[in-house]
Amino acid sequence: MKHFRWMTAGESHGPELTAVVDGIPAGLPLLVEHVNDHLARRQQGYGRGGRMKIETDRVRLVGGVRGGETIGGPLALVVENKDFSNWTGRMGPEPFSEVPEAVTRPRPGHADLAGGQKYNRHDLRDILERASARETTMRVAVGSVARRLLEEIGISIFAHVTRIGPVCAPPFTGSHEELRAKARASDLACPDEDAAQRMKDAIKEASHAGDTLGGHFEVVAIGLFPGLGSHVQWDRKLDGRLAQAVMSIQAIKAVAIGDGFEAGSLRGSLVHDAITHAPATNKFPRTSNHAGGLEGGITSGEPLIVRASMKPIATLRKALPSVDILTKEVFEAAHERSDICAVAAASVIGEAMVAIVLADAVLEKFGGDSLRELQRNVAGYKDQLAGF
Ligand code: EPS
Repeated sequence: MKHFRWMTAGESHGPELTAVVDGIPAGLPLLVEHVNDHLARRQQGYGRGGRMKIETDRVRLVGGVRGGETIGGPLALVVENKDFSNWTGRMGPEPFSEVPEAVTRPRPGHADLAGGQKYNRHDLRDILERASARETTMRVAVGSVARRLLEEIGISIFAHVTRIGPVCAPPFTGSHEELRAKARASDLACPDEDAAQRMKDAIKEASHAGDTLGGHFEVVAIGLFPGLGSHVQWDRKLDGRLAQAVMSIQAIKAVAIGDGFEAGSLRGSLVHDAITHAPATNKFPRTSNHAGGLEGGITSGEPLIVRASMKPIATLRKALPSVDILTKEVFEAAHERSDICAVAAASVIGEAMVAIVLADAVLEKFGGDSLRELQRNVAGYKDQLAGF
């Protein structure tokens, strides 16, 4: 049973994108700026294509918010697609006066072919419009609501890019505050300026070669306490819930918690985090955080570290061979505009998905029809931990 329930609707070049969010307690301060800030961050990033020059994503809150606060009912959020005005004869809901030219040439790496076969659509636009990462606009909008809720109980989330194609950023050694500020200031969300410059050069080179690049990002959540998620049942384990949420982001091919894949190549003494005790707070800090803040599917109170790998954008100027679904002719997929690299944008979407999963786990554990009730329940639990 989900406690933070949400869904999105809308096509990439349709009139609007929509989301409905259910389960938000009443009394949560929520302004359009809280959402628009993150929508704008998602649109930035070195290596984005022409579409981002057309769109300036701004949310309209059309349900569930009154006078700057949630009122307990479902939230309805809408973002306009400005590009729709260029697609009216081809994308509107009304019957077409003139049937638009069908997309019959599936692009390798996209949902085009498998989706067309599954839904029996011979104009592959019916598939690509919904599979498009344009949908992630609404994930970020919904994630902004989740973030607001988490902020009210002291939990915050940020992300940084650790790799673009062949270029890896060195491990960051400063504080979380520095990491967040430096990542925010970078148009690749990379805190290391030298690495960011080399990443840009790699993106430029890929672009000149008609190619694209992927990369890695890391989402960090701080201000957590032990006890979100549970060890008792497979679908209540927070690591599994996070992995599903982040893996569902378009183009993500791997998700790891903490040391992830590396943990499998080391001895146990190098992978597990020794437990200490701080008498003043009765907390049990760790000497390291290889586990990424989760043990047994439960938060440990250490920072949560979720890492993801994004494949290179599948729309290539230097296209791979494919087959026309009607004529069965082999061709090299025609290229339209596309992004060269969208890892920085994906890191903002990763933040949103992690925020949504954490907000769900918070509501599951603490309930509360009003923000005040939720905060009281959290404070009571923290008292219990202090006396543990
Ligand atoms: C996308 C293709 C491009 C991207 C788009 C995702 O759009 P278009 O086909 O309109 O040029 O810009 O991303 C967004 C629109 C966005 O908001 O991030 C795709 O095929 O997935």
